[in-house]
Amino acid sequence: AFKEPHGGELKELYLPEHLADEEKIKAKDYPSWDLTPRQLCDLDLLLNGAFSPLEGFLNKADYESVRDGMRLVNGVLWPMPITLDVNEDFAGSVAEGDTIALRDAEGVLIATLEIEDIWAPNKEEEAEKVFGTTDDTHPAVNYLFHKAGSHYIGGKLRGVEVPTFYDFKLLRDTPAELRGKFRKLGWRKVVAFQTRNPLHRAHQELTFRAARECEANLLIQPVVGMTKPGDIDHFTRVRCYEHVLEQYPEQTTTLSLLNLAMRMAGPREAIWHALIRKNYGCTHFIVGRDHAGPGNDRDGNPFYGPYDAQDLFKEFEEEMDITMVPFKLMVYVENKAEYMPADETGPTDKVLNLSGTEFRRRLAEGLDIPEWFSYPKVVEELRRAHPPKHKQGFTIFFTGLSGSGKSTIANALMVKLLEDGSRPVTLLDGDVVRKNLSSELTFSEEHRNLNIQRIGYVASEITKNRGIAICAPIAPYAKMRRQVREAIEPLGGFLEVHVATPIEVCEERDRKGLYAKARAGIIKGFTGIDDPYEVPENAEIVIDTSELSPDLAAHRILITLEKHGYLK
Ligand code: PPS
Repeated sequence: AFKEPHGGELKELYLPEHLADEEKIKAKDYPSWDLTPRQLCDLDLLLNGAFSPLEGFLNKADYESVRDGMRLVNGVLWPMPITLDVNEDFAGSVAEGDTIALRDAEGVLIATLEIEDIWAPNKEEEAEKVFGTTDDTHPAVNYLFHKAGSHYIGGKLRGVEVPTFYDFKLLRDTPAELRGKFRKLGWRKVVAFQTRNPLHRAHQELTFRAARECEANLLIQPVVGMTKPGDIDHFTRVRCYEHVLEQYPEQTTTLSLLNLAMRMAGPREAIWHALIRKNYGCTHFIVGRDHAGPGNDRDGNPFYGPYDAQDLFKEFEEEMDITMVPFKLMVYVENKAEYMPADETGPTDKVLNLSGTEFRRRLAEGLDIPEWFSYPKVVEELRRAHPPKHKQGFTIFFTGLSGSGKSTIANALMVKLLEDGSRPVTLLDGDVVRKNLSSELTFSEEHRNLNIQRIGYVASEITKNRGIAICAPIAPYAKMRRQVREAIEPLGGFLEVHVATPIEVCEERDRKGLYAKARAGIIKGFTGIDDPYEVPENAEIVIDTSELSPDLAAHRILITLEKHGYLK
């Protein structure tokens, strides 16, 4: 027999077409809630039955029961509170018994929800009981405390329209579709592998062995909804998975993407993942070391023990009716030229190892990655998505007083970088920006900050797309400079150059005659005269143009860029 869904019945919550059309018309008068990306993931899987037996976002009684004891009020096992969080204003504008319209970011009506309960949850209690911590370095606790609205709305859903995803459409399946596929292929036993990382050879060996040992077929089901912040983007990962799929014997293995918003909740999450796979028709589920682990807490200790997930799974395995396949640590044995479970190697075997950290370092620095570790096509995809520093974009952010020499050095630097020719260069000089991006702005603190925010935004886009942005505003406020740095550093390089020419020198040069006007009171709020300049404390480079020519200054910056690896 094919696997029964959790709770006995696949709960697809979409209305039949004629009723959906009617609901769309009625919904014009319903209060409307714009779904967050995480809510849209949850809603997608609620509506397509992946979260069976749930019929909507949890009401208050089910929420408390799940939170406290991992069960719905009717006794069915369910480890994760699936809740619709809203802000106080919206919660106050609707009442129990109302129906609300749930819309995606484009305003498309996805579903309606009949409100059973509106309540303000105790977030500390939820964090403690569900995630075992109130430390907000845990991604789900962070979301709960800092992103989620103050109120929850619970109630049953009526699905109107399947959310649209434009990428990898052929690889997205509903539980019914995947069940249909298994039935068609005659796959009675299916072992599912959950992942949020690229697959390397060890994973391929492990999943292949797991399937062979269970005499089952294999479903690789990676998460493409929301994973741990900092993970490799799903576009890159899916291209990698497609390459790895070629390595499995034909007809044994399939790939399907899961639009899940992970919570990184370790043990509870493992149970949740397995129940979802059961709904997709799988009979076995691979659980590794530290499954869905969020890493370390504030004090550097792991949030969950490495085998907590497997232990909790064992406790509920019979009731869940899906078999756990514990993940074996696979190692490469050089003398045998093959992967083996670590516990099956002999004392004379030469075991090779490349840690995740070492792999990422080699990727970042463009160093060799051996073929025993990963497939060349996978490495190529990852290299394309994460080029070494000399191919990443970067921003050079000059800051300093008017007349300090920012523009002159910035120009010299631009020309030298154009001569080098490795990447396109954009110069966002103070005057140019004031003319083209910020023409309506004054020199008030608020407007100066807005000006820097705009420059930072443009520079971050250029950096992300692997070009070079040279910015040369005064940027007198440290807070704003820090914001720009924080926005750009995750996307590429960032070097702050403080052009620290003393004000006396700037004033004496007075190229534009502005200092004289400021002294005479014709210009008010002039930086350094009657307006503040907060001296940078952690600029990578400090240049005083009363001692260094623009040519040499630009040269110093180039050398620093080389030292940091951004230029060859
Ligand atoms: S800021 O503070 O970063 O937004 O300034 P920025 O966009 O770089 O613009 C600085 C140029 O504007 C001219 N200017 C003034 N500077 C400072 N204070 C006042 N009140 C002011 N009024 C006009 C001045 O020419 C600056 O150009 P640079 O190239 O820095 O000399």
